Amino acid sequence: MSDHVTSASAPSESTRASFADVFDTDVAGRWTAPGRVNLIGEHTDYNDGFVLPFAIDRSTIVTVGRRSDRLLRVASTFSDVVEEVSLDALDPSAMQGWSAYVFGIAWALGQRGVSLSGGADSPVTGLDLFVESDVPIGAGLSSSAAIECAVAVALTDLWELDVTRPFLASVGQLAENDAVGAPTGIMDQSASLLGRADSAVFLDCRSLDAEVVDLGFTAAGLELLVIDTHVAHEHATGGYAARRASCEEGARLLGVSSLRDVTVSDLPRAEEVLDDETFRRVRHVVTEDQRVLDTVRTLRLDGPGAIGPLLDASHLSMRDDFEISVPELDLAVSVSRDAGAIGARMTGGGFGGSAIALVPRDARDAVSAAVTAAFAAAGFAEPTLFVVHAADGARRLG
Ligand code: GAF
Repeated sequence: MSDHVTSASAPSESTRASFADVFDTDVAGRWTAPGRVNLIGEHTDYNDGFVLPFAIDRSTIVTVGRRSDRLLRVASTFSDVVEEVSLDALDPSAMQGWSAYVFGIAWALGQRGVSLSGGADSPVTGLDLFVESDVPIGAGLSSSAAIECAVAVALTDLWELDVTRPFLASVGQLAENDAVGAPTGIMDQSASLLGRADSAVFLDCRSLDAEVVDLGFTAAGLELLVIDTHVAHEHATGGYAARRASCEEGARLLGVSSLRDVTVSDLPRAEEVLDDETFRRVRHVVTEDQRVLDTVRTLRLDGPGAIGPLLDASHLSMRDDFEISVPELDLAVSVSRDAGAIGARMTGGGFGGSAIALVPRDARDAVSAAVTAAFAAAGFAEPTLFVVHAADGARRLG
């Protein structure tokens, strides 16, 4: 592996020791949930459309101890502060910082009908939670969904909840929307909860029907390279919400409940009805939905070596129509392609974060070196490049 590529290291094995450093309860178990890469289908989830993400071999681990009172207490490797809240005083408007991802899940379970009232023989007790993660924060790889989903499966097991994974995804989305304050869709939590090794999750965000789609990268001699630009993105503010509002306005003007109901053949009429900017936002979503369907079909019929043009087209659509790319992402994509990637695009919500490049294994080092050199020449911060593999979704470790 070249100097430019770091390996996707396993989460630290020191979790128990770290938990014991902070808490004096006994460890009841450890749960893990992965981050995700979205292969294709960007800003389609909140338009009731299609997405094709996969869970990656970068994950959060939460170690949990059961308390005898009603407190949730959280600590982590990325903060010195131990935060706490009572299960009887969960208030999303008072949740701040990274602990909102944890407390928000408990609150959202209650909002979705789970009784948190506890009582003499109830398994719903207070908990001590210690969180660690090797999903890079702010890289567009859903470090937040990884925390939410690890906590969600831990609470499900410890509180003996009879709930499904799609239900937990909706709980995670509610926590992200109302406790964290980011108006995101349901893709990231679905990928983290439903992921399967070597496979992508083909999700219909209207019906929430999900299918596992074999990626076949290894057999085809391909690797998925992540290029973290280190341009920070923040979905709780700014451009993400503005794009979502444009989509909703486009749907309203076109007389449909969501852009899922607009097809590529409807676009000429849409262009007559909408102003130029709203039309381009709509065109991105409508063509991106079609690209997801085309990618699934291509993976199944022709294998991953044939999806490159769809990845490239997705990036151009995000750059030119949805306008959520940044120069660092555009450079990562164009240099990757020139150096041998068969397709490349930015991934995630945009305005920073990471690009992905699908590369023949023997071209990986050349692509990595070319991207690193191009960033230096452009005066950009040095990117971090690493290969990811499609991994299993959230689960109990022990
Ligand atoms: C972020 C959001 F969290 C997702 O719901 C999705 O909208 C994505 O941006 C863009 O496709 O990851």
